[in-house]
Amino acid sequence: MVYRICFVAVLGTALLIAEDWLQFRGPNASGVSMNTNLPVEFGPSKNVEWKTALPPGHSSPVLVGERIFVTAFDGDVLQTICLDRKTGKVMWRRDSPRARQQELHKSNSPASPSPVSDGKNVYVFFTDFGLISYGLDGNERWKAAMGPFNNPFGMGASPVLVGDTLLQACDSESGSYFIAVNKDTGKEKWRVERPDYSRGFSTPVIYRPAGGPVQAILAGSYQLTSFDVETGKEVWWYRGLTWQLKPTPVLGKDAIYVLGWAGGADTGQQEIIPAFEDVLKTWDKNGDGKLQKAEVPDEKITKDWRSTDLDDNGELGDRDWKLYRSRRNVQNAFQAIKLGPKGDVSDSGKLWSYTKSLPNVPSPLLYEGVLYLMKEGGILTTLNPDDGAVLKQGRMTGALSQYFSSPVAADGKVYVSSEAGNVVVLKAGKEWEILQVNDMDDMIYATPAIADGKIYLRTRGALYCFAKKN
Ligand SMILES: [Ca+2]
Ligand SMILES: [Ca+2]
Repeated sequence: MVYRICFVAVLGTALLIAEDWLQFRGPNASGVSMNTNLPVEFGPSKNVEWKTALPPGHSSPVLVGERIFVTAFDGDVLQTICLDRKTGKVMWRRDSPRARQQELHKSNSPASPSPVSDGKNVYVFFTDFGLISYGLDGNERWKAAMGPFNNPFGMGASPVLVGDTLLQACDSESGSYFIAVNKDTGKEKWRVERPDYSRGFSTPVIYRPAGGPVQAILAGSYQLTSFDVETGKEVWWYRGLTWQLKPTPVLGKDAIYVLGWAGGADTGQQEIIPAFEDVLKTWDKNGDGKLQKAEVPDEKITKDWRSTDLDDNGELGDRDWKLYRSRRNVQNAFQAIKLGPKGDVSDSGKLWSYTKSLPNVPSPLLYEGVLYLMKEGGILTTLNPDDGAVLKQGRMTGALSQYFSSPVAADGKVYVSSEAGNVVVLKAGKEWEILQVNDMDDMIYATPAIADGKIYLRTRGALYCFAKKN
């Protein structure tokens, strides 16, 4: 009997130690951890628990029990790598064939989407292959070839899990879809075609309304849509997003906060573009009902042809033009959309919007009643989630570079990581202040993971585990 009590006590401790961070940005992609006692000062030779060299990839580490998972690429091979959480030692690597080498934006990577786990298995998605599931010990459970994807920037959305369902958003210039597969078989549960969406990079967030179906909210070009996870049916939607959604929204208690920025869609730049049939009347010289590049006198279009000829067939058709009109008519914004709706809430759903100093890639953060926006160049803005009022705006002095990694928070602190390799530690709050600028001496694209009083940070060449040394 005594033995049994001791055993339970030990098990309890073990469970506390093995706190997980199971997907991109941790719990529901929020970037928020309840952890305490995190280090403020760290770097290649400060507060390092361990460091392990890794092949390149921008995916974030996910923490599952005693293991860590990341994806990477090494030439023609896409890799899933499992590390020991205590020591950083590589436990196994699994190669999968790189079926193709798709176009990428220079800031993207063939291994950008982060793995996801339910604690029993791990799931990865590669632009150049599709979905694969492994057991924690590295046995391949199933794989589902997908693509190729017509996305000139490459893919960015990470897979997410809800119950038995694995979700993957695949928005690109043409052939966009959102897919749900059974997590144990890889078999399709449902698939929603999204012809009205172009390139997108946002990871879905899970919404569990009281008394309603569990939903996956997906931010895509021009529209935020909430899907019933079981059926794929659209439960509600909100028109009025910009055309390239890179950040992942964050959920608050009564609202979802959605950020979108794209070139040419800043405040005051919206234009009303004529309908296709009217443009054809003057521009379609050969009368074939399409616009060849030579027929288009507008340099705005010909200069950025790939963003308008979405299906990449060398001419502009009806769909290309329809989405071009949408693109020229939208405004970049950070918006608060009311939760709990049904149907079309385009006119009624917006609580507030903010249109200045908007980040391009980093996702917004909601932490202890304050919203954070981390913009390229090193400008941080905090906002009041209730009304969108700016609380404070300032520069990341000592870390004025590009930002691709998303901010994360714990222990009363916010951590932001610049491309040039600085991790700025902020005292959280509406009157945030810089506590420390750490220099990793390597570039950073991945979003860190936080658990057990430790920070797991991936740089271009390595995965670090940092912890306070007593
Ligand atoms: Ca023509
Ligand atoms: Ca076309």
